Amino acid sequence: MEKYYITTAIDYVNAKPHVGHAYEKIAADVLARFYRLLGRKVFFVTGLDEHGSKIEKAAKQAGIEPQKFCDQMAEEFKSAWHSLDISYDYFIRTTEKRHYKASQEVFSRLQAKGDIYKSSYTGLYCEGCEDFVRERDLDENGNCPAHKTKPKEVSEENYFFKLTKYKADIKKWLLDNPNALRPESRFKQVLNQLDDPELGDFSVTRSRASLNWGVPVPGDDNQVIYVWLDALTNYITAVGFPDDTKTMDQYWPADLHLIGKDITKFHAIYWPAMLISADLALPKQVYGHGFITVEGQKISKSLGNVIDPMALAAEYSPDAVRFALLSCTPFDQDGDFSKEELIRKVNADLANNLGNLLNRTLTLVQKNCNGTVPNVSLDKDWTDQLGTLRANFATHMSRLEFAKALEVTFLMVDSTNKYINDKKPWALFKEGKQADGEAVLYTSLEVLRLVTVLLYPFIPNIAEGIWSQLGFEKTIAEIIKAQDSIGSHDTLFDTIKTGQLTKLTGPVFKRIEEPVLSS
Ligand code: ME8
Ligand code: MG
Repeated sequence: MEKYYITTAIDYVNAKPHVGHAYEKIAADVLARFYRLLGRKVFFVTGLDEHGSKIEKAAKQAGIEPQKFCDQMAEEFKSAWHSLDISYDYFIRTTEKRHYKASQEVFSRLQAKGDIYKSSYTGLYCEGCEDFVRERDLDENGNCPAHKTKPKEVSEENYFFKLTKYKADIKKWLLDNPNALRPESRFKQVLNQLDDPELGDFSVTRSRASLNWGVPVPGDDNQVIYVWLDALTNYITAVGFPDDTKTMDQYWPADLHLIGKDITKFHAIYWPAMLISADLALPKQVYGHGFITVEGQKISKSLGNVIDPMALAAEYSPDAVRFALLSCTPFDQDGDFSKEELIRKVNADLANNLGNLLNRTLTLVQKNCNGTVPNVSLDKDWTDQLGTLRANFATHMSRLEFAKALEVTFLMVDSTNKYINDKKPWALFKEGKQADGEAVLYTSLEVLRLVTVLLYPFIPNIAEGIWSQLGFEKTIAEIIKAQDSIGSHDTLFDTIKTGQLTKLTGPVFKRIEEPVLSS
């Protein structure tokens, strides 16, 4: 069975998750579920980045030990992801013992290669970025443009990694494998960064005097490993590095590192350079997605517009949140999220378009076919249309074009509703044209069957509801699980069976009532 190893960025634990974090985890979950549908052996990892200065500081402000602080926050993140049905296979935390070992092993390998040297350094450090920033990149107030905070001047002796030694290799890797970094805009940006002579060696440690909360540098008690070296290593810790070589061989290299655009440099330059130095294979793809804004504003604590994803899921259901977030904007671009738009979108597509097709089809099947799937074979035109839908959907998914994958699916739902309007099966039955009426209903059932499977990654609960009303005895999740042992992909994509007893049990998704706006 072909594997699919997918990772997300590991979130900093200094603050609770917001919809921007949820957006990325949902996207990764959609891909994980999609590749499970296709029969691949998926390993989906998400988790937390628990070291570094801002976490040390947040713990101090909360008046608790960093470890205890991280333990509490880890529960917050896990509950948020559970409330959104994020089906991760492993939740990694960088404070795990084995992760200390993995980070130290990476450091030692770079050292053994001769790629680490000690040097003193003076620079401006932004805690938000956990990175050094250049004076000329600051805004007019001298603040980091991303975090709106003043970077600290830092002067210390650190260990450095010889990034410059690998810049040409990284460039060649990207040019030879344009798919290794997507979307296109991020690819171009990174090639420009690689051509910038100022992109030089970077510090891979911090002195204990400035940061205590981190992984100790092997053989030097006065230094801790830089949080980005530590954090990036999570991707191999999760698959057993360095001790469990069997798991490592099975899953590494990762098929996809899904991350936000702001941390592309770390994933497409620093991480591959470290991997080459450590004699490890490079990831197949890094994808830097766009950012979610809330009602036109950047999400930030100070603006007070941080939407708690768990509260959102409780209010509107996990499927509504998942669906609204992934359809609100092309994944490679920034896009805006609002509750009004969520309500509009899920009412239009899920309650009206899809809900209507299911309801009218099953009502007619109940009335005219004793509730069972009629004995008809799909005509060539519809067979082709469904084949095209499945192929287009897969292409969009392979390019992480979630909004487009949803769009082509809902166009099919829409055109099937129109087809029913045109054919008027209720009239056909009335006129005694039983076979013609059955052909229309069978077509609609087949559309519903395929559309439900395709939508399952996005809206798993609604999809299971439709699936059961279509009369399937095993749930989609159960069928995927059974596939695991037989290694077959196709059960879910078989046509719906004649004689299968459908069960109309009411709407799978209720319209959300629009809030009355008080002015
Ligand atoms: O960067 N919209 O953690 P983080 C979309 N620990 N995505 C967003 C977003 C928004 N408004 N805000 C943040 C870190 N993200 C590091 C990662 S990986 C080895 C270490 C995304 O908590 C962001 O781009 O600041 C990143 O991919 C993820 O959320 C975690 O951000
Ligand atoms: Mg960030």
